[in-house]
Amino acid sequence: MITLYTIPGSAATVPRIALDEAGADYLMIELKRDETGRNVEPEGYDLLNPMGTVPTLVDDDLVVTEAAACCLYIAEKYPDAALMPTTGSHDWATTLRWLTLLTNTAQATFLRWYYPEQYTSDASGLEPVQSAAVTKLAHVAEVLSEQIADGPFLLGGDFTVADAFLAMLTGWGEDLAASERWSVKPALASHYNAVAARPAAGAVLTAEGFPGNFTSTQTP
Ligand SMILES: N[C@@H](CCC(=O)N[C@@H](CS)C(=O)NCC(=O)O)C(=O)O
Repeated sequence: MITLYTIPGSAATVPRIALDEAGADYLMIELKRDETGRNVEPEGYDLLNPMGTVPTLVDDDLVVTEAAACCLYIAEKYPDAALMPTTGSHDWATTLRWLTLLTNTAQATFLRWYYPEQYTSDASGLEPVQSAAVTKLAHVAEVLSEQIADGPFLLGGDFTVADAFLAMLTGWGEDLAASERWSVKPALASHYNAVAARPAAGAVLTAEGFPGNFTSTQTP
């Protein structure tokens, strides 16, 4: 059986959505950190995931880290859930394109904003790291917004793990200053709402502490 190591509201939200969308039977273990951010429970977690981050997915003797990789593994293991388009198709390549942008650019930029101290050794330089991250996040939000077009999902009518990823990031965006939130973009708010309207994905978003949905009163 799969075990998913998580922290509420973290990047583990995405593989959790994928598992629940697939109807998978799995065990979830919450990682505990001390006040310095050191992983303390379960003991030995850093041997499982040498980066010390969440998520980590364990399936028998297989260990998968990195949220996007966990999602792709789940999609492959539970093909009936159709969480990825057919391998090799144009839609598959396009989904990989957006999933990769979401993980290696958008998510990484959010992490610079959340943990600026990890990106400079200059204690007085935290604010510039964060403000550069905000500028980059606005650019990525614009690109993703345009991609959604008619929606409701990134590829149109079919939900994929990339949509779970995007919804999580839109949820993280609520931590930014009001004018910078991703949910002020109508396309991203509608996209989030479409993901949140799915029974499995919506239940996970709520359980992880994300908003139920965004109203349409926001301005672009
Ligand atoms: N690229 C990694 C990033 C994971 C990550 O940074 N997770 C955060 C929580 S959202 C974390 O565990 N941070 C603690 C740390 O960096 O020590 C992934 O997608 O799994």
